[in-house]
Amino acid sequence: MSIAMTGQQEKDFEEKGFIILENFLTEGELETLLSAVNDVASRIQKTQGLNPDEPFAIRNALAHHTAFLDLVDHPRMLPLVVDAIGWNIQIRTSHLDYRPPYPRELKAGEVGRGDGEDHQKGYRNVLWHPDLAGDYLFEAPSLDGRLPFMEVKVFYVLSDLRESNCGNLWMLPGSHKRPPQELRDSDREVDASKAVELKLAPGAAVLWRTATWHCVGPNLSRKIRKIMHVGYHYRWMRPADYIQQDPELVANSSPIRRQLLGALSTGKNPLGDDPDFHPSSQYWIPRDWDDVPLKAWAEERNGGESAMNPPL
Ligand SMILES: O=C(O)CCC(=O)C(=O)O
Repeated sequence: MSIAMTGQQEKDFEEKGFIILENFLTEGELETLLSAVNDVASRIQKTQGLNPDEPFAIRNALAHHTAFLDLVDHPRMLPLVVDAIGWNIQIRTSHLDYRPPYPRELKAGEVGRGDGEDHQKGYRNVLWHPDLAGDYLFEAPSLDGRLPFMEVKVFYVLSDLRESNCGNLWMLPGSHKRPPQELRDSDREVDASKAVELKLAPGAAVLWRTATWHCVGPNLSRKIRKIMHVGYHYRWMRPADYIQQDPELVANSSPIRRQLLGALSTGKNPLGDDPDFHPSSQYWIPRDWDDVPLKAWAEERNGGESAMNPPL
């Protein structure tokens, strides 16, 4: 039983690989996030010696501002995330992309090709790809060449991406069901008539399977592209942006937030009660469900259902 997803959203998530939530953020939330982006941008420009018209991206963005941290367990998004991927999750990555308009003379590369003058100058022509595909990553243990379902991201649109070529995210609906090798075989050419350039207003959000093939178009507008992605994967995988979050940040967080920050909510030894003789990672098989408080949270909201068999 779903906590928050409608039947249509479940269908879209399964078939297309993403759900669009227009007007997701309230005006107040959007204002707070934009002011956080401006603060962080000033700091990054100063510390990294960047001009205001230079693009940058930061990972583990949640550690850079409380407004970003608050997205991790956003009260209206968390139920959708749990419906999409379940409760046994933590953050893999959180990233902010700040991409000013291209200088007038800069020539945009073709969408999704990962090359061109813009790419060379650091404006990143993000090529068509599913996340984490590769012969040493999720694809390696796949039996049929397709990616297992291991991750979702939430894309938060903070600047105006309603027009074409504002640094829009592109998606190829249904491509999460296809082997990434097909994309390599086509030399990253996708069927243009099936690809979708997401044209979204500030405040929209997209919950998406990161196995869906996606790319980012050029920013030929006069506005700075400001967006965030927050990625959630299973607790038994390793996060990409951090090994452990700052202990002080974890200690000052609620139990659910601690789980999402990749910690054990009880603060007990992650190798269990007898770490010297019977070490047993609590990220794999937890002995104390208080370490995974999102389980009880989800059960409370979905009528106590927990479609869970014991580990074999
Ligand atoms: O929207 C972006 O800037 C990057 C999207 C992307 O390629 C990703 O999240 O893997």
